[in-house]
Amino acid sequence: MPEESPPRRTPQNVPYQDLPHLVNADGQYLFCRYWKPSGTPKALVFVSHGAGEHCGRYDDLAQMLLRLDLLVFAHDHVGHGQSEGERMVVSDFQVFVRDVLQHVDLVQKDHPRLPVFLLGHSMGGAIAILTAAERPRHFSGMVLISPLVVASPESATTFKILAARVLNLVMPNMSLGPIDSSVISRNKAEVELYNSDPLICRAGLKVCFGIQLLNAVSRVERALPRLTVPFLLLQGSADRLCDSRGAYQLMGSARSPDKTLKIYEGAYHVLHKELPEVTDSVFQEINAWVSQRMAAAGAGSPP
Ligand code: ZYH
Repeated sequence: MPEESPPRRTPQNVPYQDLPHLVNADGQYLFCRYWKPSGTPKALVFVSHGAGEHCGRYDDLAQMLLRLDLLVFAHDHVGHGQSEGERMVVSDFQVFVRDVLQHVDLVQKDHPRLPVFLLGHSMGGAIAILTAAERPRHFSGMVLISPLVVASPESATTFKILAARVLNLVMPNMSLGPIDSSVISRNKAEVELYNSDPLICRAGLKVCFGIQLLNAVSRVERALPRLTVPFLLLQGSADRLCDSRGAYQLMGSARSPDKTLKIYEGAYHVLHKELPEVTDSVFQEINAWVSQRMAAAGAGSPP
């Protein structure tokens, strides 16, 4: 009799058989989450989390979308949260995009006629943009919260980029230093929660991952003129990680006829976990925008 292989376990040592998961094209196990409405869903939305974090941090946003009768689904990207893969390492940024498309296809098999939306934050926003660009007309809309579109001039000077490319050849695992979470949100309670979340990887960005983020930035830049999906773009004016000039570039270069930008004056990067006046508005804007686009896409009405 062939010997049985031991069950695959999450980095936190939980067997995947006890958790919702999928196996990606490289054979890696990805932890999945589903927020399902009690009745028939009117639309689908995939939530794409950012670098270092995990999809459990989108529970509040997912609950809000669930109340609109959307089926919300997500996974932890490779190298993140409860998914397999070396922490914050990816062989190629396209792996993230490919895995999202696999998950979308999987959920759409059960709901073939429902409109599909994407929601992404920071690096997750770059993943959403590249996913939408790969499938023109497939997605009914996309919500972007401070997406990674340009390399902020502060963190990516020409010299630093060149140094990173050289370092990547000799020391790809060298750390570029952790990000300071206090410049990410003005909400102290949210910074505390971030600092104590055991599923978050707070180690510094590795050189090889920084290179993948730079590759993503240049791929996004090239994809923008092909982008036609309707989108809502939310951006803080004082974001020091994903500069607001990225938002203006997105507005200027995307071909989407239906595009909306809302700037939050003085707000930092994580708008969905910012001061209550910002975060409340972010939730309201997303709620109203998705409701309208769902109605436009004929969500929930008989075919
Ligand atoms: O996706 C990102 C992220 C992380 C690091 C990055 N570095 C770049 O872009 C990044 C994006 C640049 C660097 C220069 C070259 C081009 C790429 N995320 C998700 C965000 C950062 N995190 C921040 C911490 N979080 C969760 C979300 C937080 N912090 C405080 C309170 C609540 N959440």
